[in-house]
Amino acid sequence: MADTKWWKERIVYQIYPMSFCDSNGDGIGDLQGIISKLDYLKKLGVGVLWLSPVYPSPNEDNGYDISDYCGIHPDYGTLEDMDELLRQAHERDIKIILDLVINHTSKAHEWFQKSRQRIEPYTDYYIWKKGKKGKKPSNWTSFFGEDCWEYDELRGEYYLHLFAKGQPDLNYRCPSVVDAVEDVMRFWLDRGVDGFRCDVINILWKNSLDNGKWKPALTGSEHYISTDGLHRLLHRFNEDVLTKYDCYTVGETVFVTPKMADDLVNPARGELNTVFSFEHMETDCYFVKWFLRRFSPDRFFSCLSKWQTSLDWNTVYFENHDQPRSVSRFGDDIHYHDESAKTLATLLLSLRGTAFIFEGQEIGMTNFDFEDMTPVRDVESHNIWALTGRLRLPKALRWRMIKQKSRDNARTPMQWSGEANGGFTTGTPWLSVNSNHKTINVAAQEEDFGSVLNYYRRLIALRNGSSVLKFGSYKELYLKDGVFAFEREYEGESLVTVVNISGSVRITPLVGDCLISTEGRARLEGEMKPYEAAIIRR
Ligand code: ISL
Ligand code: CA
Repeated sequence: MADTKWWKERIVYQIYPMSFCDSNGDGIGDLQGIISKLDYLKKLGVGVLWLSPVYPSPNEDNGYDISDYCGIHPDYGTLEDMDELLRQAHERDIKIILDLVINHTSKAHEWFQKSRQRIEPYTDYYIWKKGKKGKKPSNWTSFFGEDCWEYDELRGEYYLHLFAKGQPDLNYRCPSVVDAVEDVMRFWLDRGVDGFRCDVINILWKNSLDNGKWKPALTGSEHYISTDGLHRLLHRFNEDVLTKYDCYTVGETVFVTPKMADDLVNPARGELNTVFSFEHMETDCYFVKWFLRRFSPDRFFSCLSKWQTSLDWNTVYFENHDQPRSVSRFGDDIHYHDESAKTLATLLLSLRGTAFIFEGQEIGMTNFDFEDMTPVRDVESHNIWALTGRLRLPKALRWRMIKQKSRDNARTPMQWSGEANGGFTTGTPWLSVNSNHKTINVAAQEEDFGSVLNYYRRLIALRNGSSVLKFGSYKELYLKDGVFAFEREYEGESLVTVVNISGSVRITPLVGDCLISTEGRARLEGEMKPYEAAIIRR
């Protein structure tokens, strides 16, 4: 029997609101811009939109530093615009999920401002600590390459921030924080939102604040990743709030192992529906993303295959607002741009699990074309640039790190047309548009049957109409030298996906008639092109 949960059937499309579509010429994407593209998204065939944060924020970390959980940033519009987006999306049978960022708030949040002044009930809303003889309370380091204690003059104590300085961590040992966060969830669910993407959800509960074992990055993390306290908290959110609605949750879970993931998504435990794992995104680095390592297709495939077999239901994604563009990273955006974009699409959309597409992926948007730090806006990139400068790394290496891994690679504005600023804005975009918008854009691809965009549309239609691709079991058939083949099977019907991302010609390990082929073949046999994929029936 098909498992009919809507979030297992639908494809999710992530919108980074700042960069999607600007309706009023101020250079910043907004809710009316999203509304104006709903027909485009419907035609693409996606069934859920995930919006990165749209709440009021000083934007130190582009909205992941929230100063009011129950409002809309004026740059994006108003609560009425959000209501209209929900109505218009639902009319088209598209669900909307919001980013729930509850590990930390912005410093500008009223809760933090009152906590600094020890005004009740906010005094213990954050993780405050006295220093040790004039030194920081512990040796922990942050996700953004700094230490993570900041002294607050007014309160006379340090506060913990696992991300930027402007993102103080909330204290979940304080019962009123739990209540306040549950109210935030209810606020949006009552307004009609269909679920949440839960930011760094597996680090909410800190077991202790003691010194951690020194690590090249994230010293201290053994004290807060997937703790028992976290499981209790998530179960409580689920019981108190989530089970009362037909909603979907996907947890962003850093450093998660298959075992940890299973503990978070196992339906019997009642915590989250799904999680994002990171292992396949770490196949081109050592330990942290900045220690560059040559991308190996086989390592990537093995990792995907491992997760496919270790969890009953995964999420699959190759891009988001924190990651470089997949066509530049796992494909070849110079010699085989369209071929590698389509091949990666075929892989993504035929694996088992809820699939996520990031805005622009469907036209094969590439990494940014910046030549130095001047146009870079991301707080993480600037921190790393400064840190590697202090470490006296050679400038060329520092720039190579940024160029390959900066989060701004994914954040350049959506390329709607070949016109000025890619049709994203009539004003000055908040982040420069890639100059390749002249050739890589929606309008041009719309006209061309063989484009990446039209390939995505056919592939999504195929998946939306196929129980095998949606629900079928997974079995690895072949994995070698950049070639990967696996079988999906459902109620006696079987489909096989074969992909070659080796960058060289390869003999296909399996032959059959194509349901879809990046090369437009009717039958797959003999040689495969350097970037080629097909879904076949044997
Ligand atoms: O991109 C990363 C740093 O290289 C990741 O480690 C990232 O920081 C981590 O996945 C958490 O990301 C989420 O929370 C951050 C925010 O900056 C990211 O944009 C968000 O996706 C803090 O809220
Ligand atoms: Ca705008």
